[in-house]
Amino acid sequence: MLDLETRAQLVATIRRFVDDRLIPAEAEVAEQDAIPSDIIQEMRDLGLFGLSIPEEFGGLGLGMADKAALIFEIGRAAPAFRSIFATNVGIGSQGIVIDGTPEQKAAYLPRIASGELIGSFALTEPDVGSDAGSVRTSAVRDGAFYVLNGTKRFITNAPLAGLFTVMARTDATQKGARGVSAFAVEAGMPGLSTGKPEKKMGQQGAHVCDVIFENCRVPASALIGGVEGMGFKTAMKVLDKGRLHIAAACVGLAERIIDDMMDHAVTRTQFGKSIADFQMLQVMFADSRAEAYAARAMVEDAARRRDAGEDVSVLASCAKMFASEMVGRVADRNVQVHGGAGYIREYRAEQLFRDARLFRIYEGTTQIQQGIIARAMASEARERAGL
Ligand code: COS
Repeated sequence: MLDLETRAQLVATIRRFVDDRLIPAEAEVAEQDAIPSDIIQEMRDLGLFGLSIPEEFGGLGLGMADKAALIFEIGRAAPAFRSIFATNVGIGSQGIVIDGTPEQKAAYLPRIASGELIGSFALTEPDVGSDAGSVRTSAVRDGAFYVLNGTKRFITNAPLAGLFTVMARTDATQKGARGVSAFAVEAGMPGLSTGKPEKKMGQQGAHVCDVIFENCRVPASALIGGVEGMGFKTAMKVLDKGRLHIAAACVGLAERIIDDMMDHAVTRTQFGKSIADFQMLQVMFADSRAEAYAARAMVEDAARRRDAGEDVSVLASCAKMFASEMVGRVADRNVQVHGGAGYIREYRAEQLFRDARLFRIYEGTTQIQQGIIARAMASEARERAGL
């Protein structure tokens, strides 16, 4: 864990980077649908690609609370900027960090930490979204290899990825989660191809596409952890961490949007006075502030508990659900406070409104988080009742 002074310095460095480099480049990134290479290099130099990779592999090895403190800051910029390194920090590396063999860690983590290799997480399929246990992509053992067949869909950073964490079914007789294994598959393997980047509602500059496996032979050593049937659990552990990360990003974006909203409100005059003084708008300001504060407190609490070794799977779902819904409300109010200007591209309100929409969907929809939370509540209640 970082000492408080080092954490404060890192937070201040990232805040400067966001204010000086990222926010001013937002319009260009949205327009070009690409993040300039000099900005990506500065992110590498800041160590952003390796925030959560252990120090022995060249990362910063941050715990969840430290990482959340930095993601609150990065989250203030348009989400596409975070997306470029977020898979390396989160879902594209943590399968190997949590469950990888020593050889897999040594082979990939140093290059993931430096940002030389982009890691990507391939779980979703055309017919497998929320029901992640019914993965259809198959991995059939053939001597010293597995042969992969199937299609993965909407895979973040796939066009750039050098390494995929792929969930595939190794046991066709097991229809559910137990038949799924995780593989570390390098891009460029014969039989692995990527589709055309999708046109999206928002987050221009971040790219998603299909990943297609056609008789793709990967060495048996690519099986994460070297044990079959553990892939779904690996994916769930990765998502527990990922959901807190997303919640932190939502808090950062909400705080930024609130600043934008207030900057506009205090400078805009109607009916002879600042619109910041109209009571109906004050309700929106105050609700936004209180809700963002609540989400920040949830993320900080869950992150601290995770660092202390608690199982925070349910808390991560609570934080992800609340924070992603919260930023949606805040982004919507910001459009409203901006009035007509809120609907015009030149002002950032409409872009951030579109960008924020994804948070309620990826890494588990709000409804999936609600299911996880409610299921745990019922199981606790049954235990109390001795049922
Ligand atoms: N950590 C470790 N293990 C976990 C776990 C977690 N957070 N959650 C579940 N497991 C284990 C269970 O304990 C169970 O183990 P056993 O078979 O040994 O009993 C196994 O995994 C299967 O769990 P479960 O029965 O809960 O699986 P379900 O098929 O019911 O799926 C949900 C549960 C819906 C929660 C899961 O499929 C999910 O998270 N879906 C959303 C997927 C998602 O986020 N997709 C976004 C794409 S990735 S960007």
